Formats: sequence, C-alpha cells, structure tokens
Amino acid sequence: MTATITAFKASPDRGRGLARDMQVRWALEEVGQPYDVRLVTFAEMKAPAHLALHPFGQIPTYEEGSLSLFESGAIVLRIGESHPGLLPADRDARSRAIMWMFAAQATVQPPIVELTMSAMLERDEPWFATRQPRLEQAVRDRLSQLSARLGEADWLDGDFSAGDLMMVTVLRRLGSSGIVGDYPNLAAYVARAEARPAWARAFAAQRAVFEAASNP
Ligand code: GTB
Repeated sequence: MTATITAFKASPDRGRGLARDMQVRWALEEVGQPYDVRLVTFAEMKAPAHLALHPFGQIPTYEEGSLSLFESGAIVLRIGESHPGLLPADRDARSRAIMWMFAAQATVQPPIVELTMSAMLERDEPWFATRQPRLEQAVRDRLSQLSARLGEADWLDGDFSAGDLMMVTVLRRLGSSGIVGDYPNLAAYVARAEARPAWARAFAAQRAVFEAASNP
C-alpha cells in the first residue's frame, strides 16, 4: 500500500531539506518504498481536515491504509519497523538505534532549534546579542559530546540506521552557521549521509516542490 505524506506547499526552508517531511521522504527512499505527497498551505494545515490528521496543525503526516500518524520520529520508526534497511534485526542493536532516534529528537535537537529560531526571529530584540552566545554554547556542548561518542566511526552504532537518519537531519538544521564544520568528524558524518543515494533522492524531491512553487 503506497503511503501518503504531507509537506509544505511553500516551505519556509526554501528547498534546503530542513522541513520535517525530509526525514520521512529519506526513510521511505532508504527502504525503497514509493510514496505520494499531498502539499498543504499554512491555511490548510490549520483547517479541520488536516487537524483530524495532525492535532497541532503541522507537517509531516503519514497515511497508510487505515493508519494515520504524525510526528516525524514515530513515522520513521513505523517505516523502519515495516521494511528492512533502517533498524537492525538484532533486538539489542534495534533498541540502540531507537535510542539514537530519541537522542536526536529529545537531546540534540532542542538547543539547535532554539539557536536557529532565535537567529531567525529575534535579531531585532535588545537582548539578542547577549542571549545568542549562550544558545550557541549550549549547541556546542551537545556537539562536543556527540563528536566524542562518534569518534572515527562512520555511524553512531554499527551500520547506518534510523538513529543516524534522525541525527543527521537534526545536525543539518545548523546549515550555513558553520558550527558543524568546527567538529570535523561530525561534518564528515553529515557529508557521508548526504552522499547516500536515498538522501539525494529525498532532497531532490522536496527541492522540486520549491522549484515548482518558485517558477509557477
Ligand atoms: N515534532 C514534530 C515532528 O517532528 O514531526 C514537529 C513538526 C513541525 O515542527 N512541523 C513544522 C510545521 O508544520 C514544519 S518542520 N510548522 C508549521 C506550524 O507549526 O504552523 C519545522 C521547520 C520549519 C521551517 C524550517 N526552515 O525554514 O528552515 C525548518 C524546519
């Protein structure tokens, strides 16, 4: 059964693969599953039909037969549990991959989102200049710890897994800030992930939406 996901009709990330449909697209590409995309405007995201799928009026959502899900992590977990390629068969290794998915979402992502949102929305605030270094330091603290754990390994725990997929997606939020570049093994980790054909297909698919919206 072909799943349908939702994505921004006009993404504020301007085709940089930062909106959270990216990890869902990437997961589906990794496991070789085709998918349909329903593009939604901000107004449509807040209308009853979409709120029935997503109580918070956001993207992404995922519909597969009678199943409807929201939350990118839960969706990636569903995809990983349904098809080989994202979660190890060994039960302990699978739990560790899921642990890294949670770590990406719950431990590494919050300071990154706080920093990037502040840079986007709070530049004109009088306290911006004093707050920003504190936010950046919190990100650097997390990246130092992650960098120490990754060491010289290619992936966080053995083969590439849904844990790496979620972690790389979170690290990419730092985009052009240059911060990831200060941690050469993390920069190489992100580049390694971006070199995966599945990542490239997912990126191209969401980029095509931006191009189409820019050149109607
Ligand atoms: N925890 C949820 C999940 O992981 O699925 C969070 C979902 C979420 O934040 N969705 C955002 C959304 O729908 C889009 S991805 N926002 C609209 C709203 O809340 O009204 C977040 C996002 C937005 C923009 C950029 N960007 O411009 O770079 C990056 C990421």
